[in-house]
Amino acid sequence: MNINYSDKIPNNVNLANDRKLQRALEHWQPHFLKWWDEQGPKDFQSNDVYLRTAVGVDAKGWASYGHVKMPDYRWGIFLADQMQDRTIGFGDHFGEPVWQQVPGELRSQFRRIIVTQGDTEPASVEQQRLLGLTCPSLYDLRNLFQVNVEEGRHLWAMVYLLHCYFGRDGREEAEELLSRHSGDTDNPRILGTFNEPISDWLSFFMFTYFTDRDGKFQLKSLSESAFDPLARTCRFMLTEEAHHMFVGETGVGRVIKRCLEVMNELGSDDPTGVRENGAVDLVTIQKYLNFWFSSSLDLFGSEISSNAASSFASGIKGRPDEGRYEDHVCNDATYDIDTPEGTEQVNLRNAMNEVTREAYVKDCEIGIKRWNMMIKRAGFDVSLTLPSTRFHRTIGSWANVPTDPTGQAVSRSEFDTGIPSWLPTEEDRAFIRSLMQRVVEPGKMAGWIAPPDRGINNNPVDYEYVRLK
Ligand code: BYC
Ligand code: FE
Ligand code: FE
Repeated sequence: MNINYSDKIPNNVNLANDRKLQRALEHWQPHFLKWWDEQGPKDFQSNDVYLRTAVGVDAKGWASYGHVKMPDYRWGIFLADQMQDRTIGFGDHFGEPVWQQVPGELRSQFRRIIVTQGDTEPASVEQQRLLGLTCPSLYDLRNLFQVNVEEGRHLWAMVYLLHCYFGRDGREEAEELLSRHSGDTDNPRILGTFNEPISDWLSFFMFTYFTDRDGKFQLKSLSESAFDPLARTCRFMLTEEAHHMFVGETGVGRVIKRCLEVMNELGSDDPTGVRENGAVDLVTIQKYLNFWFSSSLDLFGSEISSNAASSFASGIKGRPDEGRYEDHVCNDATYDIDTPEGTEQVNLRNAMNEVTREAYVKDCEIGIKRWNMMIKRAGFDVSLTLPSTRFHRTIGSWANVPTDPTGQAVSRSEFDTGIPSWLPTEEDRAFIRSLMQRVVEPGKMAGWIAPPDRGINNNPVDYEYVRLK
């Protein structure tokens, strides 16, 4: 179904025919805009930004690009098309028709998961609020804002579900999504990573590479849901997610590229030399990578989880790409979990968080391989690596277990001594901060990052992606 842009809230769910829902959403809209104004990107709200907007929900739906002011962005409600005769793909209800309503007995579980998903979206916008002030180029500034408005839209996507299917409770939850804030001591965001500051662009690129990729895998799991409106909502969100991870992968890649240029000029990989020449050395890049990867691993929940088992059994949340598995019921299967006490064999249903995490780790490897290829081609015999999934965890079996990045157990004091060479130190952060100088002349790049290979939507790199006047 095509998207209706003549309504106050763009949508492809025939909102005009549901007056009650339309009123609820129109009541929430000014609260969202107030939140955007107070917690969204600082400055630039009256500048024209070259943004893409969905015009349809199929592959060609991204055709529309144009300069708009962010507060005028047409945030809307877009669901992927309904699949005829779709049946439940996993769990106890395998093979039954999917649900168009939430079954009463699953209401609170569904609500909790939709709220948790919804909470991450505005959280990320809050985390990234100040980055525009230190953008390395107009191209990057535009990408930041594109990510921000789409995370805003993802919030709309979850609020639609809350308003439409959860009555008064849902409306209250929708308000609370705007009142918790990232890093707030009294009222923080729900999941750990979304309370971590993102105060520099290296963190932003790591976040969009690693944390938005958690989004990809969680959305894939929810796209399998027996509750069809949730599945369709998440399927469409995935098309937006791809761009966020592109920003992360190419962003980190360009930081590495610039580092390699400097290393070549110096004829050495000496980190001090790289830094003195205004680029980010590979040692520091590795530390930032360690931090954001390990934090994002926590987002999958505990390795052994009765929540995960019950979500799978009842049809709430499947595995990413559930269709690729043979057994969709998983009643008798077991799974080996690596714990500090040794390998533990558990019921597969209880291991679903770990199954999803492992798929995620594999996906993370792809970019690392590409980056290492760049390093190798530049003639240097060093490489970046993903740390062990045991390293620096705060959730699950390995939470607070001291290991080094290879996953080798170490004593608490060895851990404390090792940390400055494994994770960004205050000094590393200060150095990265010192590089964060705003560059906004079209086509110009900050000295610590290489230009992108190409511009957006066939425009040149020096296109005026954000009009500053
Ligand atoms: N931090 O059995 P457990 C995205 C809680 S990213 C704090 O281990 P479960 C995006 C858990 O809530 C995708 N708390 O885990 C990316 C539970 O609390 P309660 C976000 C945590 O329930 C970038 C307790 O620990 N989407 O979209 O199986 C930019 C024990 O739970 C954490 C989703 O997460 C943590 N890291 O799974 C913008 C999907 N981990 O209930 C956006 C929805 C666990 O005992 N969420 N806990 O108070 C879920 O499916 C599940 O809630 C989780 C946890 C996978 C997160
Ligand atoms: Fe999102
Ligand atoms: Fe995202």
